[in-house]
Amino acid sequence: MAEKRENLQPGGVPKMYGDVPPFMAVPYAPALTGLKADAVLVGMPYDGIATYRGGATRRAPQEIRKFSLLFGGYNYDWDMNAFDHVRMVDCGDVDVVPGDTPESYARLERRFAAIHAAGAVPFMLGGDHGVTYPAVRAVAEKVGGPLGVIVFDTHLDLSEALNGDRLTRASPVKRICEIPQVDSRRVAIIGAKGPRNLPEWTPLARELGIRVFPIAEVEARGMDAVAAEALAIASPDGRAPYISVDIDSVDPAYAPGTNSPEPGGLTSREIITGVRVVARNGFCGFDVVEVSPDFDTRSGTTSLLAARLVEEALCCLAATRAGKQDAWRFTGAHRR
Ligand SMILES: [Mn+2]
Repeated sequence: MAEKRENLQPGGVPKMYGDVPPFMAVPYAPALTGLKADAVLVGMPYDGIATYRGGATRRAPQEIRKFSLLFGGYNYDWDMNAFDHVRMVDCGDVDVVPGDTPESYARLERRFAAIHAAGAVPFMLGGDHGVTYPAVRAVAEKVGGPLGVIVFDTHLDLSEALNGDRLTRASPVKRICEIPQVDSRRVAIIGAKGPRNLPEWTPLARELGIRVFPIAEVEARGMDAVAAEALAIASPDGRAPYISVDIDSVDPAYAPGTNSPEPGGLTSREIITGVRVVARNGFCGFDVVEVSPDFDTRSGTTSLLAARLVEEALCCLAATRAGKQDAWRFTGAHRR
């Protein structure tokens, strides 16, 4: 890597949670100045307060990058090399200040502004789900309203505050609905379930006009139909939505490495389909959050899935430019 790396500790040792290797070995471009890119990957290694067990999501960007090295640009399902159509760079991690959420979020927003200045779509690796709020805020500032947001999540994340803190992983959807450019009737949550939701969240979601697709609806109608409706709700006029994947929407059998695992969740195939459908027309930002490598399997099951979801979103972006939208679908014809 030719560029001088930022975020160095004394002695030239990189942080434990940062920066190398780049996602899918794309070029590492920390400065972003004068850069032209279609997609920029950024890590946001920030944990707020733990709400069940030590989150350790700060190591997620590093681990997801590591497992992304299993993938090449060519994806058989699409019969396409995404990098033939989309130039992606990895700008490393935001230089977060552990314990200082407002400052860390402000640094994220500045990095997003630089990504937008490069004319690129941001792809973010969290971090806990709190980091989606500053990400959406930065994007909203750039693209304007009305902005729609699609979230895959077990939890509605609608707390006003947690122990007085308004910026934790329990509040991102509430904060996002307060962003002036966001229309809460264009917010959809897919895969909500279970006894770790708070009772006050249910009526609040209704009051805000959020369309929640509970897991039973996903099971009854299928992810394909549900994700298509979520996209229609978030983007009735074709305006690109923001997409956030909380990995705890996926069943612990497929994604054990997360702060608040919940049985009865999505399969890997369902979340891949969900991402492909909601991202099919493009998007103004994409993130995967709540991966906790310290609770993952030794095979990196959860980080690997997170990397795959980013790769699939990248394929969606590439497909809109390559004339290959929905090329992953089985059409009944044998591929030759
Ligand atoms: Mn969440």
